[in-house]
Amino acid sequence: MKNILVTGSVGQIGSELTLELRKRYGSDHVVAGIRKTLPEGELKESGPYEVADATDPEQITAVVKKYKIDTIFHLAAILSAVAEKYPQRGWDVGVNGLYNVLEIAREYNCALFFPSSIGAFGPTTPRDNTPQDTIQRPNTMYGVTKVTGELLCDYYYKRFGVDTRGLRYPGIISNVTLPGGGTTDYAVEIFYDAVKHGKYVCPLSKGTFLDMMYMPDAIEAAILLMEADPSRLKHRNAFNVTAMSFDPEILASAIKKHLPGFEMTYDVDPDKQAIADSWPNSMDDSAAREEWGWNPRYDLDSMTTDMIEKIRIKHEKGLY
Ligand code: AKB
Repeated sequence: MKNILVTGSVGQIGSELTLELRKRYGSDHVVAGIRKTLPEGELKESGPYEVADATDPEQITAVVKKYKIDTIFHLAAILSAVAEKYPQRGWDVGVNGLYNVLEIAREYNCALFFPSSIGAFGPTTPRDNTPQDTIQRPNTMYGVTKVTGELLCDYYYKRFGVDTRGLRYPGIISNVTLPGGGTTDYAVEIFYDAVKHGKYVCPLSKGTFLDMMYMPDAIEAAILLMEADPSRLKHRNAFNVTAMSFDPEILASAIKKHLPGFEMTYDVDPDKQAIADSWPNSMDDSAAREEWGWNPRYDLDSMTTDMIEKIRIKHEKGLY
């Protein structure tokens, strides 16, 4: 990886991944791809940025040529709850956007990272310890786009030799950029409300187990996979990766260890609950561990300690 483009660089994962890539590969070598404007801040000040909307192949091609890009982290996406509300837009960004980027990767010989998700599974998938290779019949547009994306990436590798690699991310928890429109967003929002108000109204019901991961691990996973020795990769795309699995009660108990007065009530959002109910409780990520050394640093307790500490600082500074 010498010259890197990150599409969706202002999103939840993209904003932190871009900064980390700049630290490791040099600021001038990592281009932040944006859809329209980039707000003031570190992302704007620390390196190049360009308008690179995945649904506009000419924009992406221009950036790839200008910066001699050899690796694309394609993070532009619409998360599950929003894609369910606007399925046509979900398909356009999720599938047409990826197709454009794959074609450009083929033509300009770029490696490509594609984030799939636990959303690529569906109600007929085994729910516990979900295997790497198993039934994938998702019933959401987000899931349909993720399965399609996994297949397209496999196809471009086999048919054209494009170096495609990818992960099935669980819910990602971060103290920097808020997620937008996902089903697992509650696991981030809860920390902000717990610190500020001492209480939280949860949109998913008790007993809804989902895989999760702290952002530093999510970023490390993407970089580690892209740097992995290709001869060790049997799967290449769509590796299950997880770091923890919990339901809202377990998360609330972990938070109470730091904020004993914290209270959680429920007001279940039926749309989000239906999506969460179609996803696994916990995935088996042994293929990722074996093929490229995946090994997360954060578990529930260490993630919770760090989240509370960082969000307290944000709150004390009046940043939210
Ligand atoms: C979402 O909830 O849509 C995402 C995901 C699990 O892919 N966080």
